[in-house]
Amino acid sequence: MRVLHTSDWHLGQNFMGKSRVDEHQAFLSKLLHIINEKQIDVLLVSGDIFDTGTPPNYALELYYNFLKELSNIKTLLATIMTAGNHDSISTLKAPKQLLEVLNVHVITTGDADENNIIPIYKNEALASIVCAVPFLREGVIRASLGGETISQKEQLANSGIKAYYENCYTKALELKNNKQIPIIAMGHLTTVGSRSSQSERDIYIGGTIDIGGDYLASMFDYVALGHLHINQIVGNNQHVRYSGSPIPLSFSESKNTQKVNLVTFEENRMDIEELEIPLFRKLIVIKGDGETIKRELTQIEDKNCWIEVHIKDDNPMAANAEIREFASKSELTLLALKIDKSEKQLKSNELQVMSLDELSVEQVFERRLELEELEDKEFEKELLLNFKQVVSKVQSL
Ligand SMILES: [Mn+2]
Repeated sequence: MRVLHTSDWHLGQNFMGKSRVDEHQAFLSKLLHIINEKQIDVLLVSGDIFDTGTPPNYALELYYNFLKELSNIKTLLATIMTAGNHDSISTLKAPKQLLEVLNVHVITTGDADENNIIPIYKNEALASIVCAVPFLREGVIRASLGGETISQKEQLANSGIKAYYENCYTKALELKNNKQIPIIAMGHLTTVGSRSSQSERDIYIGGTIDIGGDYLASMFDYVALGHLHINQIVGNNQHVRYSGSPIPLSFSESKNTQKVNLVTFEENRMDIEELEIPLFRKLIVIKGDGETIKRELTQIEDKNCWIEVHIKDDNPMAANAEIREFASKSELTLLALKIDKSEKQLKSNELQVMSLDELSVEQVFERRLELEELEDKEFEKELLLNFKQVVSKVQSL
C-alpha cells in the first residue's frame, strides 16, 4: 500500500501581480510522473487546493486537467482531497458527485452529511481506512460540543477538534473490524512543535489552536497534515507530518525545500520517504546597501527567477532608483523593493522612505493629507472619515 501525501497547492495564487501557472503546471506534471513511477495506490491532498475562494479559470482548468490525467492511471485506487482554510466550500463541492465517478473524493466541511471515513479496497480486500478531516470551521467544531463561553473559546475549539478526531477514529475502528490495516488521518491545522512561515494565515483570529501532535500520533498510523508550508515531522512523532507546499508561496519561503511524502505500508512495517519537488522558478531575497545589492544582482544568471530586495542604505532614494534601473537593464524581475532604515537614518530620523506595500490604504491617504498642511483640523478629520467610508464600500463590493 503506497500513499502519496501533499497539501497547500494554492492553485491560482496571484503573486504580487504574477501568475504561478507555469510553476503549478510543472508541479502537477511531476506529481503525475511520481504517481506512475512509484505505483501510488492513494493520493492525499490535505487542503488549500486553491489560493482563494474564487479561483481564476486557468486554475480550475489546471485542477480538472490534472484530475482527468489521474483517471488514466489505472494503478491509482483513490484520490482524497480536503478543503483548507483558503478553499471555498462551494467551489470544491460543486463537482463532488461527478468526481466520485473518477474515484476522487472531495471532503469540504466534514459535517454529518459528508461521509469522510473512506475505506480503500485493494484486490477486493479492505486495505486501509482514511479519515479525511478538512479544515474544521467553527460550526462543525461546535456541533461536536455543547455550550460555549467566550473566555474559553480557544480551549473549546481545541476540545472540539479533539472530539471530532476521536469520533472519526471510533468510526474507523468499527470499519477496521480488527483487521491488520492502517488507519490514516488527514488534517488542515497547526499542531504543537511545528514551524510556520509568513504566508500562512492564522486559523482562528486571536490565537493558536493546538491539539498537539502526540494526541493525533496516539490514534492514527499516519497523519497527513496541511496548513503549514514547510515539510516537517511534528515533534518526535515520525508518523505525524506536514508535506509542505510544492512551490514557495512567499519570499519568506524561498529557503525551504519543497517536497511530497511517500508512505509505504508493508506487512507491519511503515516506511516514509520525502520526495523533493524541483523548483521551476527560484525566489531570491537580497539584503544590503545599494552597492551590495547591485553586486549580487550581477551574479544572477537565471533570468526566470523573481527577486525581493531590502535596501539598507544611507541614501535609499538614490539606491532605489539605481537598483531598479540596473534590474530592468539586466532583464531581472524585481517584484518587491523594501527599504530598511540604515544606522545613520535611525539616528537622524530625517527622511522616511517607505515602499507602498508596507503601508495600509489609510496610511497612504494620511501621508498625502499631511502634505496638504491643512489649517482646519476638523475638515481634515472629515476627509479622513469620508475616505475610510469609501474604502470600506469598495472593499465590500
Ligand atoms: Mn496553505
